[in-house]
Amino acid sequence: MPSVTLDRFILENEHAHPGATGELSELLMRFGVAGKRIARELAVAGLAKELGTAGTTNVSGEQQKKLDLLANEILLEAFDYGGLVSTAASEEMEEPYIYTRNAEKGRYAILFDPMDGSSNIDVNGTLGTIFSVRRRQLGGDADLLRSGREQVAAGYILFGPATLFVYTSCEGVHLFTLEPSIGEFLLTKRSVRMPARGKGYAANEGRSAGWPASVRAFTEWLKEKDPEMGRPYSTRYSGSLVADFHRILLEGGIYYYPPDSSTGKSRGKLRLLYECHPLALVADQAGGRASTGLEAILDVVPESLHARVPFAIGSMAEVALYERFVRNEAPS
Ligand code: FDP
Repeated sequence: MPSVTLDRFILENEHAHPGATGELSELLMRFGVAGKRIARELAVAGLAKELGTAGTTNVSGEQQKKLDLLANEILLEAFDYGGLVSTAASEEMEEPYIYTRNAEKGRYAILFDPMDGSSNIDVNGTLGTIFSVRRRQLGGDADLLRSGREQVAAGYILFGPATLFVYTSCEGVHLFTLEPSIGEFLLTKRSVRMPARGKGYAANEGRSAGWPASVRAFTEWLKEKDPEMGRPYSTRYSGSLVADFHRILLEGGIYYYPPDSSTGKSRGKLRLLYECHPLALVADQAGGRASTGLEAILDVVPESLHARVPFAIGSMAEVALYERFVRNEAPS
């Protein structure tokens, strides 16, 4: 049984950095606490009649589920004391939440997608919380509308058969598993490396009629028979980005959500600040890559808080190929 808890691991890493204030450590540990609370709510949601829609829509016009809102509340509350965070922005809130007592002194701004893959809520499927941490600069939205390279930490909590906490503070990616009987995340894998090449792809191919021809051609290429090159690839798509990304982190491969003209999503579906930047940092730190097809996701600066972006993430080999297709440089 592993015995290094998330808190101990974070604190030991902090001690390796003389001069660290300990605030980032505290902040990451609070994401851990929020993750445990959300996991607990998910475990009993069906019994407590907390499944189903809340009767509201978010800024992107999507129906909010009761658990989207509950997870959002839990995360906001986790940072409501201690003076660490000045601002929290969430996929579920139109405007950022300002912690008024800390607006001037909190050194960090946090961003999150509280319940990713919410179509899985009502069927007991895998879900996730994605988070990103930035330094507060001048305060206000301008601090958030910046490149993904300015994130100081990012990660996700995966609610599956086990609850996992995966994070990076730009020194590798580390994976923890919740041991429910003691209520602690225990270190399961230090310095996770994503395989340079995989065997699977994750995409909602049912929507391919609305994709750019280049992405359709990439998908057809993945399905061609070519045993020497490891083709055909297998499809694995769960409807939860965190779940699909986690598989790819461990086994390699590619997830993509391209522009979709059939549903009017000309910039794709996924939100840059709450989903793409944080997972791109995790991928980058694990030796993988995330791209719009034309540029690295980490380099993209959003025009607005809820901006969407075409997204491909995964192993170096598959993401590089995706980019070649998008640039019309497909292998012959
Ligand atoms: P959801 O809207 O259910 O929260 O973030 C959006 C996301 O899920 C991803 O987790 C998932 O990969 C994707 O959207 C699913 O969208 P489609 O139903 O269009 O495939």
